[in-house]
Amino acid sequence: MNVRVAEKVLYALRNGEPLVALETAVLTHGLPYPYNLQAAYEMEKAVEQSGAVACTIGMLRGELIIGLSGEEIKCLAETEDTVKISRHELPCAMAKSLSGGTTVSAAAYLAYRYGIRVFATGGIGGVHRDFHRSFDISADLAVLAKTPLIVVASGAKAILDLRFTLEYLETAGIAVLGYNTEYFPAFYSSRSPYIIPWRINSAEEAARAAAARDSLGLDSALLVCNPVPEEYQIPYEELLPLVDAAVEKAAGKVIIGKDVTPYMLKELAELSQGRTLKANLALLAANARLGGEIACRL
Ligand code: PSU
Ligand code: MN
Repeated sequence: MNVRVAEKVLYALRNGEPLVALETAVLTHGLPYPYNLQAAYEMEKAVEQSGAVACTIGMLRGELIIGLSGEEIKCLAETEDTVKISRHELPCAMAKSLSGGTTVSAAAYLAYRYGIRVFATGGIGGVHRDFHRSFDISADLAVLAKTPLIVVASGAKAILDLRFTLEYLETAGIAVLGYNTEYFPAFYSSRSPYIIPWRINSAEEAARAAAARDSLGLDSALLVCNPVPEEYQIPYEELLPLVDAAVEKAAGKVIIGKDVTPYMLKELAELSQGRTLKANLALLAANARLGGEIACRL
């Protein structure tokens, strides 16, 4: 089996150093080049500045790498024919020796499997707005329901139905924690109208909740929602019409399955004249930093 765990990750695991895992579908399918590369480097830097070790997970020519080097991240960001790999697709992508970015579902699963307890991303996948017609619900949710990590994200992606996504999270038993907020963040917007039941005010509190979860033998993720930094946010009322427009545009084309999310993110970047890109970069780095702060307190 072609899996490689990087030396720096093995060393950190052996010595009990704090680690934060990072995904790469945001690199290959969420952001255009060269912003994707910038985002990946900034995330790693933010983790390191908090005192933890960054572990970016992705696949190069069929080799699954737990802890990509800077060179390997660059290679993945620059490769054009990458695939977006969810957990259930890892075997086929490996068998075909493909290069690709791992989604939250794939990277979270791998992080846990290799001994990492904290994972940071931009926004998790969730229930799509038209799910009653498309049946489109991200595999991220099913995986987080049975993977006991701390996941730091700015809520779920704004293109989703946030209310349905929150309901799914509750049903699946994924606790939702607001970091210094009562409101479920809406990715590019620092708040949506939906209230989160649990507010925490420190990284310490997230670490304590994770310890309690583990001592109880509960096996689902804790989702720590960190709102996008205020100066980069696009207010929810401003964002909604843009999402509406992107949904409308997608409806006129045959875009289904795993292609929906990348298409919508691209449309939104255009419709917002790049504002969503700036927000995306800012929140990715902020989430990586908070992930590092939590990992240091576990
Ligand atoms: N957040 C982003 N950009 C992204 C994604 C999340 O800002 O590209 C990716 C994540 O990797 C997430 C995936 O796991 O989109 C979800 O895709 P889908 O809805 O097809 O499950
Ligand atoms: Mn989907």
